[in-house]
Amino acid sequence: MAVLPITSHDLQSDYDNAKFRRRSAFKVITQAVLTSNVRRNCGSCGVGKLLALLMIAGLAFLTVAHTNSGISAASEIVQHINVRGEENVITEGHGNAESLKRFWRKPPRLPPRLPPHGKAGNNSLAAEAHNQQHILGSAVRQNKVAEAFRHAWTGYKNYAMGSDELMPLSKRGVDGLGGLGATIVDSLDTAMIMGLNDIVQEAGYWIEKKLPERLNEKGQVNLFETTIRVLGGLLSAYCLSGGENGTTGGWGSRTRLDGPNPAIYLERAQDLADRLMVAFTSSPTPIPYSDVILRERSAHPAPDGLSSTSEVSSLQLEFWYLSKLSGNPKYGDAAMHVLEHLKTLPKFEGLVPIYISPHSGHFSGQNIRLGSRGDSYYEYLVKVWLQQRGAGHGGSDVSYLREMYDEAIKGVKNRLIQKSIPKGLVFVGELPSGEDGSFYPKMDHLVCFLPGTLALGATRGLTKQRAMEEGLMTIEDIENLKLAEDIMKTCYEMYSVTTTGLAPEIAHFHTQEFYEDGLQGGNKSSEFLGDIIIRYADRHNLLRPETVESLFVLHRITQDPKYLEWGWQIFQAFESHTKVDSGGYSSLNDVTILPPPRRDKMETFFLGETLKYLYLLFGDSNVLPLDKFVFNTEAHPLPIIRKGVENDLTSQTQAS
Ligand code: DMJ
Repeated sequence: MAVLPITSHDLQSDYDNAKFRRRSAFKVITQAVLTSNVRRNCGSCGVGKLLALLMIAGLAFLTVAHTNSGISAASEIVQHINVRGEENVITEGHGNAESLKRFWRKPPRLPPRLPPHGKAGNNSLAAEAHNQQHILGSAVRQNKVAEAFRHAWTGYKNYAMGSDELMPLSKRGVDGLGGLGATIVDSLDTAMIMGLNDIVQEAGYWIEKKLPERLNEKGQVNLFETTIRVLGGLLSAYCLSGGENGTTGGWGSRTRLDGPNPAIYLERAQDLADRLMVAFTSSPTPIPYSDVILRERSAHPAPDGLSSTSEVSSLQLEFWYLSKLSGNPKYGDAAMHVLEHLKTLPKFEGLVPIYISPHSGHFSGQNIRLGSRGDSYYEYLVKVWLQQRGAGHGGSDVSYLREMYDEAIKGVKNRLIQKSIPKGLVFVGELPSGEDGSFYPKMDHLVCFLPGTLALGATRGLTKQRAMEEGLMTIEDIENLKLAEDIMKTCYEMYSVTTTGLAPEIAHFHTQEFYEDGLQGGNKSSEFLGDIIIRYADRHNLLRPETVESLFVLHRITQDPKYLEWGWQIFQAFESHTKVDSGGYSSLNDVTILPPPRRDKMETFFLGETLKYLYLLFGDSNVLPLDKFVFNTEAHPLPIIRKGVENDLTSQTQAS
């Protein structure tokens, strides 16, 4: 791997000039004496004697300087305090004392340190005030998001407790995900992160008392949806409530968490996974069937016989972590076998079709995209690699996942990235007819997971600054981070271009080959109205998380404050247009008109992902640091396990 040399320009970054500051003559002499050969060669005279001589010379100088220039020591101290640690300048005087002073004068003062991007005032007090304001502003924003979460939960609790999802307009519940109380399990770790203990208790006790009978009695569930939302939610709740190491402090929690004993979450997770395992064991290939009947412990393929590529490749974080916790390798082995099998299949520049057959074990059809049915294949390649690369303890080598990821991203750059006209938004298109077919400029909102994944892959969850300092970023990583920022902007503009400030489910982009007139987002002040095309059928918004997920990751990694502002605007648009007075939030049928017609559904991922990522975006980066935790594709954080430090999460925090 080519590792870029770090140049002084890189290190200088935006504001840290401390290491380039010149030293005073006094410092030069004393440091030379204390650190160089002079000291070693002068063993007989001794450092003490030399320092005493220097002190006498210094005192003589101060006396002369004080008498002739009239600068009082007191005023010098005041001046020193006023500049708060910045280099000081002695007022000009006359005569011999002046020459002496010139000789001893400290170097000219460098510009004061600015906070990143020079956004604050022009001195350190102003910078500090700005920081305080920022911290305050972030706390206010986090509170608003937590209030929104409570509003969503209250609607669900009042009208749909125990159902999978809330229908907020008709004020009732619906079991769209097999009847395991999906909103409860999906929401629990968000409530933990927000420190909403009453909700933690309500959700926790439902899982303790009611989930077992649901697992015994309920029928058909989708393997992927149940794994990412329910299994992932239970495992994350186990970890965050201190199940692994008896403390909640390891991930940055500030509050004590109530609810059942964490062991309950693990028990439920294992019961569920034991039932889901049949999807792997009854398939004739390593590719699992898509549907499971929980009470019968039987599995079958989807009606068309196919599984989605993203679905079979987005189970590994959860099953592998369960193996670590339970000590039973069967879960991780079955899930990892899928990826080992996918490694052997032919691909097109690392890109894969969106369907796969559990009967043949081969991809089906030509359709290549990073939207629905393709998305989290690419996400899990890098996340599973991050999760397992340092695990040791007989764990197999997962470097093949990083290689598959790197190849796939090269394929994305070669074949799927284009710029819109006239304004040049960088977007990710599709190849509906595979490698020989033509490029189609359609981008699902789902693709907006990609900026976050690219950034994570580029720095391994560290801040960009630290990854650069540690020489971890290759030229490709730097390119990928830049691409992440470009696509992030496009995802943000998909919100900004509409009348409501909320993105449509799907956007098309104006290119040389493609244009459809009269299908604009409606926000007359957006400069991208001509670039983004929104067809009537694509104008709905399901409260999806992908854009705010990537804003969270990019803000953690680049520390660019614009991502906070973009996230805040999106949150406010959700508040204005999707909040239902009687409780909960609703999806929308059309984001381009006011008031937007509503769709009677609050998806579980609004609580599990969207509000969680917004809350974390505005918060402290030591909470769930990205080099210590990996978020599954439903935003449930799971710890990255490293050899020898599995139970020592508390000792590690992300450097800012
Ligand atoms: C979630 O269930 C997951 O993020 C999944 O990977 C994609 N779709 C939804 C959210 O949009």
